[in-house]
Amino acid sequence: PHAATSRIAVVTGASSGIGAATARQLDASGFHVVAVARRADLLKSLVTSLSSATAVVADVTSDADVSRLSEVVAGLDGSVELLVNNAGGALGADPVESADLSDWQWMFDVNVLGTVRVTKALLPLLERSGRGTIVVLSSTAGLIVYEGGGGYTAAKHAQTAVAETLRLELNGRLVRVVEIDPGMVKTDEFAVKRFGGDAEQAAAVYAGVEFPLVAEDIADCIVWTATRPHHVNIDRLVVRPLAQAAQHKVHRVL
Ligand code: 8X3
Repeated sequence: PHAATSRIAVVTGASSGIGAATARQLDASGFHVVAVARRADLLKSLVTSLSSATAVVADVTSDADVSRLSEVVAGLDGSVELLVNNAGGALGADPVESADLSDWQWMFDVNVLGTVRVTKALLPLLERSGRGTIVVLSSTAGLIVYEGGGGYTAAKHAQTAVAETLRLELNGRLVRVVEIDPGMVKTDEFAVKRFGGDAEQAAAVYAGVEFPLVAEDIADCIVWTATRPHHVNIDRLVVRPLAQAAQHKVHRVL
């Protein structure tokens, strides 16, 4: 699984959920996938299941890890055409008045600064390919706020602002910026992690929803945006399940 092919795609947060599904679909589409995550065991089993992939164990909140990532990517044989900034997540659902600042700090570090750090590190390689694409996995939480979502919505709004700023600044250069804003996606870990491992609270998020989106649905969107002709820039895709007409308008069969 380590033979490099010519088109290289880097996916952060690749050990699970949308990241893992995206790595699989990019692999199937012929990319050499550089799968990035903190958890070595999950990353290793993903990469061995792919036809052409490289695992890099790295934390997007670490300068040292990300500079090592860019060295590994620069050393691969091929052109670096795609970066999927997928690493991210939510912690907690407390109102602002009782915000846990360490949760907020983590959400800003991974969603916002993680995206900036990895983007900065790989931008020269993406530009050198002559047809770079940077995908930013934000959220509908980056477009609208909701009670109890303060830390997450603030971080996702900031991440969205970074994506839009970057698109302005890269105008005239051969790197496009795509923002993906999913609504309710049921993955193995998102809600469980948000609620500190409380499976019951996590399950309540999706209770009675026929049917939430799954990781493969979003991976499909990412691969679609990244495989349009390079002059086609999908600025933003807002993707919700049929049962979710808006953030608070969720049809549940209970
Ligand atoms: C996840 C969407 O509705 O939980 O990014 O904020 S939501």
